[in-house]
Amino acid sequence: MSYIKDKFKVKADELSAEVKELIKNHGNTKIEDVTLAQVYQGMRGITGLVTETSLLDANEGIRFRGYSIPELREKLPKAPGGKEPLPEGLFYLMLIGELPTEADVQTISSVLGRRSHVPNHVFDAIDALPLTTHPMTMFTIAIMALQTESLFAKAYAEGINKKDYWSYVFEDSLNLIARLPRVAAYIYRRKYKGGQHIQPNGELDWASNFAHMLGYTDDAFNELMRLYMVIHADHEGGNVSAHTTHLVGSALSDPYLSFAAGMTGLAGPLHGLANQEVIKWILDMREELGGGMPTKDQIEAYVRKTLADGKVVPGYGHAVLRKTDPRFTAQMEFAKTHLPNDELVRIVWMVYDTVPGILTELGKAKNPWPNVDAHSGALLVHYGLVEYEFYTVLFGVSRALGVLASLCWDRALGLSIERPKSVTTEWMKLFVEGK
Ligand code: FAM
Repeated sequence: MSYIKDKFKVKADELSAEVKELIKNHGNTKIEDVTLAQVYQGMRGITGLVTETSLLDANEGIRFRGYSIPELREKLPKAPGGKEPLPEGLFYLMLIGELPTEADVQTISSVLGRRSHVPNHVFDAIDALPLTTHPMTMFTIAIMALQTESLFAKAYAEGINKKDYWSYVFEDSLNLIARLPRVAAYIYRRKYKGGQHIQPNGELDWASNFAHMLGYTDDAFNELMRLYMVIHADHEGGNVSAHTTHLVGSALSDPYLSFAAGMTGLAGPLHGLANQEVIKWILDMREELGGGMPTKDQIEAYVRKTLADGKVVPGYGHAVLRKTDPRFTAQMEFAKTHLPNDELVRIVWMVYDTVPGILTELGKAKNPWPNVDAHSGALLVHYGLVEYEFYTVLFGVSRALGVLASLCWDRALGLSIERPKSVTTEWMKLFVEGK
């Protein structure tokens, strides 16, 4: 791993020099105007962050270091006999900015396997919570309990030079990514499988080991887990979980504190929790319609009822995207290959044929198309992972790859504490009156 860390440092020094030049020669260049509405409405479209790991185009979707999801599925190394990209390879790409070799991916896989030890007090913290506790709450508390292991926090307390911050954040990030599947699987097995825990298998890649510890050994499920961990890993820097991790990290909170903060955001129904909301909405619809396959008209009526009740249609819309999310498309392709006749999958596809037209007709949602969450639950249910309250924990394990790679870059570039200006409505009123 040290050669990868060295490579990262070389890249970071190069980019750091470029950033210094950019600020020196163009620091006063205006990027864009900001309107009053944007300040009140979630800073939509305001360019206020730099995130190296990925970039989101409204019409094209996400690119990770310039590579689209189809290109990642083609170019990233795969497991022996596998067709889906290994998430370890995506982590390398986001961190280094170059496609990894098979050897690079194997190095990361084995390092993550070796660093996956979780201290018992973390399991004790999870066990102290009522079984009714939401899995995302358990997950976030477990990450906070892991904070005792932060090398950055220890080093900072002993006094380190700011030019070395990145090195400890790098180690913490790798250790945390290595530990998350173990923690997540422990939560799953405690809450849903009577506490019958499954020990990690160091022979497996990161995603397959996660599937193994959850209790799923189907080869196709391993492939789904690899794809799932790749497509949920990053979505540029402005989404709630990425931005929160970045923001908290900017105060030099260590990666454990920063990522835990990001996960409290991912637990929001309008963000990561949507993946559980989608499958719940589909199952409720199917139950209300008497079970079995609904007709297109029945789905349309149910969608309209959802909207008339003042609720959102989960899995549809996006703050930036203005087309079908390529992460949805990748899941649809997986389903067409592995489970084309699955009833829930076919309902997802019928919903896809229905919702955009209705949202377009109503004219409120700027993006009527499906996002990543519209498909994910149906795939997981097919392989037996039916406990949809757990789905956002899967999302969180994956998102760690992107937001922690970004955190390494934040500290390597020496980015300062984030502190935008806020004003009052009184100030706004005076401003618009020209006073
Ligand atoms: N169903 C019903 N109404 C919707 C909608 C949907 N799927 N998407 C947007 N709208 C509404 C939105 O609530 C807003 O209404 P109000 O003016 O009454 O507040 C209006 O359309 C304009 O919203 P927008 O500008 O098009 O979207 P936003 O940028 O404000 O919000 C989302 C983006 C994702 C929060 C929104 O599309 C939504 O709530 N979708 C459903 C929840 C969901 O699927 N979230 C997961 C997003 C995913 F990318 C992720 O983060 N995992």
